[in-house]
Amino acid sequence: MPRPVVALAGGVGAARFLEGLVQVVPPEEITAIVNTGDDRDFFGLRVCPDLDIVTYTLAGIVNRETGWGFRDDSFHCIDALGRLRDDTWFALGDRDLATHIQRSARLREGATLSRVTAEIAEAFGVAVELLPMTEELAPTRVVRRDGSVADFEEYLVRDGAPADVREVDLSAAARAAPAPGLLEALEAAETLLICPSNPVVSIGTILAIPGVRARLEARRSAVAISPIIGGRPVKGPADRLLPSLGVEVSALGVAELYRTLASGIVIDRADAALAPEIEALGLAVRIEDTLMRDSKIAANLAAAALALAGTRA
Ligand code: FO1
Repeated sequence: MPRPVVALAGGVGAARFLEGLVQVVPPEEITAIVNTGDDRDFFGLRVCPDLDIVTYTLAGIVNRETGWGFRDDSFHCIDALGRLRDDTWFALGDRDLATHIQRSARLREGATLSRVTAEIAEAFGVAVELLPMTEELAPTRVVRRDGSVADFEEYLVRDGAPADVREVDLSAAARAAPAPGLLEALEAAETLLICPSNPVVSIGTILAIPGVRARLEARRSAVAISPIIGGRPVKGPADRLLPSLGVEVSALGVAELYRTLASGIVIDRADAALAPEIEALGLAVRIEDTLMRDSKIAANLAAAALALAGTRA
């Protein structure tokens, strides 16, 4: 059964927003369509960072300092592995590894990523439906000015997210089939939300999946929350990736990217002066505290987004 509230989601920003959303909408009424462009195999294990970040956050066990991984995890396994090989730059914690082992085992048994994701969410007590954008591996690649190409996690973590990005290559997502039920979920949703995630490598990836952008543009009713505050991303490399699309790093730049699919956008108080220009693009604007320092602020933000959508009391 399609759920009434559908949110497009990336990693940490989306997870914090969803933590707020479940306080104002029953989790059983929410589907989060999650970016899997960051997914990658490490040592034969399938790691899905954004699915894990959202799962762990909603389960209340995420490391709140980093926003990813388990709280109080240890790193004995990856440290030991570092003695055997020299590509252990991705910090997979000992408890976190259990998730990747289980996911990989189930995929090898023939289960789909959607199925495994649902099983893991259930095991963690997460009632929000988490839908990977596709069942296929559809890696986002970052092309640097020197012509070198890296997977997203290689660019972000291994190479430290340098600013010399020439292009973000979403062609794998553009070739991937949407996960079963995804397009139907977008069509049936009463409320469509775009979480405060990176517009290029989180939301842009989901929009690149065939049929997704068209479904959202046909309705043009989504409400977005700007992930940019005062000209800077709250977290992550959006300031180094938006310029590659010729987009200004500001709430106005985000609004321009979403203008054909959104009817409204929530921006931070720090960006209030941009409201008239955003409204001139045809978007309704709501000004709120968008830095989600705690779950109460996140709940207020979610309530504001729903009010702007105007679809729920
Ligand atoms: N981010 C880092 O900056 N360094 C890491 O070593 C790292 C490990 C990691 C392990 C599991 C996981 O689910 C996420 C992890 N992340 C790490 C976060 C992740 O790479 C990014 O925040 C997301 O891909 C962006 O949405």
